[in-house]
Amino acid sequence: MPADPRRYAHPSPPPPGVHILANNYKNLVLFLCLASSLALSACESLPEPSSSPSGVVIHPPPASPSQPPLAFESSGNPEFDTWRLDFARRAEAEGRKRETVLSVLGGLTPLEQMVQTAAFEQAEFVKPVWDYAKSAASPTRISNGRKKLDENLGLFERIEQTYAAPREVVTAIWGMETSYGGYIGDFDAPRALATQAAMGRRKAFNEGELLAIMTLIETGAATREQFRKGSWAGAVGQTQFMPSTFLAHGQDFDRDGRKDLWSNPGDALASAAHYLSISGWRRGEPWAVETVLPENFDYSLGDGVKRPVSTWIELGLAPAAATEFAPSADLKAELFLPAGSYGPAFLLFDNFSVIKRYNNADSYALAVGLLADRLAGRADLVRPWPTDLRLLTSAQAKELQAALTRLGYSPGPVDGVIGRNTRKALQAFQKDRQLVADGFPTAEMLETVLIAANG
Ligand SMILES: [Ca+2]
Repeated sequence: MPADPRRYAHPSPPPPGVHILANNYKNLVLFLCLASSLALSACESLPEPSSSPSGVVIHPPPASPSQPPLAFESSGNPEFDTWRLDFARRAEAEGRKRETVLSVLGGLTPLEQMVQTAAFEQAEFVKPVWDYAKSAASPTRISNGRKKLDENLGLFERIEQTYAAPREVVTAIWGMETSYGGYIGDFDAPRALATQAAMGRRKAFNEGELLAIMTLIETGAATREQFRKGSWAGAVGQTQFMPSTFLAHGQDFDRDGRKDLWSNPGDALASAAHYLSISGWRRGEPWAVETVLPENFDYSLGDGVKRPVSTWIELGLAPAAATEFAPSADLKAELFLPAGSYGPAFLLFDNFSVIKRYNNADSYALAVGLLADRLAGRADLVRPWPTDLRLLTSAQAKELQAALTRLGYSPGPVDGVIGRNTRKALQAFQKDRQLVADGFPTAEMLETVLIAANG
C-alpha cells in the first residue's frame, strides 16, 4: 500500500534554536505553550515568575530540572497528537524511559490508509475457503517450503528436540506469514499501532503492544530500527509476532542476547515452535485428517462437538487417504465441513485449535495444516474443492441471517459474515425441513430460506 504523498504531509521541521532553548527549562516550556496547545497542562502547572524588590524577574527552578515536560512535534493530526501526548505520559508514569518513549513515538504521523478504512478492519471480502487453502498450499509454496526444510535440517532437529511442534507446521506458518522470510513487511510497527490506538477501536490492545515494544527495546532484546519492518497490524519478524507475544514468548535460540525475529530464522522459528508448544501442541497427534462420509450421512453431526474417534468410526467415517485417523481411538475430534456436503470433510483434533492460537480463523488454521501436510510429504486432498459453487455475497449473507432470525433461528448478528453461528442456524433450518443439514450457504439455499421466511 503506497502512501499518498498528497495526504502525507510531513510535519514541518522544528524551528531553529529549539535545542539551545532546551537548556533553559522555563523558556522551553513557554515556547511549547506558544507553539502547541497540547502542552497546555504543562503551561498551567508552570510556576509563576515572581518579582524581586529590584523588579528583576526571578524564575523559580522547575520541580524536576532534568526532566522537562514531554512534547512532540505535531503530526498535523490533532486527534493523533492528543492521544500521543497522553499515552506517552502514561507510558513514562509506568516506568518507561523518556528516551525510549521518544524513540518509539517521536516523529510518527498516523497511517493515512488506515484512517481511511472504517474501523481499521481488514477489508471484508467474500473469498471461499478453498481459494485461501489453494493459494496457501500452492505448488511454489510447497516446493519452497521443502527447500527450506532441507536447508535447515540441523536447526529443525534442534527445534524439535526443544519444542513439541513439528517442523512442517512451523515451516507452514513461516510460509504463510512471510513466504519463509521473503517478505516481512515495511510498515513501521509503532506507527501502525499508534494509528490504531489513537483512532481505531482497540485502544487498550494497541497501547499494550506499544508498551511491549518499549520494553523490548529497553531490555535490549530488539532495537527501534528493527520495528520499522512490520505488518500493517504491527506484527513483526519472519513468523509475524505481535510485540506482546514477542515479549512473552520470543526465543533467543542461538543465545546471542538478541531475539532477532527479523533476520535470524532460528530465533523466529524457535519462537513460533515455542508459541505452539505452550499453546498446547500435542506431539504425535494430527491437526486434522480428511475423511470419507458414508451415504445418507447426517451432516448435522458437523456441529462443532468433539466426539471420540471410535464414535466417528461407528458412524461410518473412514480416513480418505491416511491409514488411520489418529494414534488412539480415544482421541476426540470434531467433524469440520468447510464446503458443506460439496467438498472435503475433516476430523479436527486439538492441534487445530493450537494453530488457531496463532491466528484465530478456521481458514488460516486449515491453510497452515494443509500446507504442513504437503511439506511432510502427505498426499493432496482426495475430494476436490467445489470451485464452481456459487457462494453468497456479503449482502446475501445478511439476507440469509435476517431470514433465519425471522424464522426463529439464532444466526448471530446480521453482519454478512458467515461464521459458526450462522452455519449452525442454517443447519437447524435444514434439519427441520429434512434437507441435507450441512449448514452450507449456497445461493440456492438462500432462495429456500427466503421462500420459507416470506411464505
Ligand atoms: Ca538470538
